[in-house]
Amino acid sequence: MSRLIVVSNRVNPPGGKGEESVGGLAMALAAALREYSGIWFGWSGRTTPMFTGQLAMRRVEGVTVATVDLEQSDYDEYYNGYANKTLWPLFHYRVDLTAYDRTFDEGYQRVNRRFAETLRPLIEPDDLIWVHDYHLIPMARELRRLGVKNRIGFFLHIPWPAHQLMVTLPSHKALVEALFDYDLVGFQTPEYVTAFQEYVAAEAGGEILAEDRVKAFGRTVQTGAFPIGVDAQDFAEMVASERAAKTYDRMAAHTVFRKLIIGVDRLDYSKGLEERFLGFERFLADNPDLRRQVLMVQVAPVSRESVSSYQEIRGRLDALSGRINGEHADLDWNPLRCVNRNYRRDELAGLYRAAKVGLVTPLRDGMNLVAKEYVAAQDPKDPGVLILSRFAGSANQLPAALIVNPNSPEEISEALKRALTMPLAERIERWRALFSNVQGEDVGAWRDAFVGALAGDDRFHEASALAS
Ligand code: GDG
Repeated sequence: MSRLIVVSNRVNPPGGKGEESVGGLAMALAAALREYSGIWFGWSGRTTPMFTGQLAMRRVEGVTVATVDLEQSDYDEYYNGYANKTLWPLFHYRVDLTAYDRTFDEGYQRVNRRFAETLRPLIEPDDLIWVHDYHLIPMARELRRLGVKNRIGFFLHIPWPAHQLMVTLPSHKALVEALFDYDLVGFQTPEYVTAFQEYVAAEAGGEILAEDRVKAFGRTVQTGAFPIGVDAQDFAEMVASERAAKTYDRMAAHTVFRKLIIGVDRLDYSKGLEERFLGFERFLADNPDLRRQVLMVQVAPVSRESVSSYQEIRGRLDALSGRINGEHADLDWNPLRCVNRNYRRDELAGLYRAAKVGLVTPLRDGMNLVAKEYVAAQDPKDPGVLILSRFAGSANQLPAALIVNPNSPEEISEALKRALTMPLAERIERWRALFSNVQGEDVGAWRDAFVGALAGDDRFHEASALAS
């Protein structure tokens, strides 16, 4: 049976940094790694004065974890630079925030080479290698240079941008060519698969063959959509936990004559927080009768604080929430609360459950797991309503949500009114349709579909049969 090697920028196995900080993705990958006696390889999160390539190996809850430290210039140019100042904004349609800096590109290539060289001695001939996300696009090319012949798959967690955006990147062709060193390239939605294929056809004279195989640069790669899900079962169990119940009670006591609207997002410009606040402000102005019946809570833990565009959002959001509260608050009520703190996952589960509306309005999002977590946490007999941006990958799977354009305060305001006044029967009907998807296409199904496709289905079925 093949082993599985998972490669991602950060390595975060359950039990590693406190159970509560770990999401469904980490749990699902860890479960696969246990089943396949695999290794999880990535950056340690630490920097050293000089890169040494020294591997640190440890076992965490039955998973072998292998990490390597990076140099400060690696961190600046690869992680903060090319990954988070170039690819992240560009792939989220923010050309205005995209840094086109050659040293970032060089740092990105260097770190991918360093990762490949460090990982190389751990690879055995039959291993399946699964590389994650935009930090590591050139990984397969670097591994191939070192003679690795194994099957290597790549999964992109963020959107694949439209052709005209992609070509603004000076080295776009080299970046895309590097994807042809993989055997399988997976995207979140069929829309991103199509965008990738369109780029390859237009810019590299590529050919789209049967079953989404794509030929270009003298090679052929399998592409496909693998929408990621959450661990719905785990979420349902978490809702029943003591901490979730405490958080639920706390929020319920706080909103006795009010309905709670909840938003949960890393503080990131792609999540559309300012536009969401503007939509809520419009709702308050348009609905004087409903106004005092709501409380909006936005949980927005800070992320990527060393990147200036991330520091700036916080200031803008503070100003906006100050303005909204200043305009609409009363002696005993503030309509909007924004907390820049990280909560435990079981606390989030209680918070989702207490909220009558889940407001998920990113401007662009590969998938968006918060939408699915909100659905998974609802009471089937009295579920809340999900309002979801059409630009989240999850909108493709969750059409029973109230779908909005996040750039329109009017659409957000109308959807809020509709959600807050929706009859129980309609809420139940919509929630059932949503939950059926969240439960059916969960994170385990995503992982199995990807690993199955990477292994070539027959080998995968054999491996699963052996494991069971
Ligand atoms: C990328 C893609 C894609 C948030 N606040 C807290 C907290 N969270 C958790 C949520 C959720 C996760 O973080 C965020 O997941 P998203 O999917 O919303 O977004 P990204 O972080 O941007 O992830 C995205 C994803 O990869 C997977 O492929 O869906 O499109 O951008 O699980 O619950 N967790 C805790 N405390 C918080 O305060 N514990």
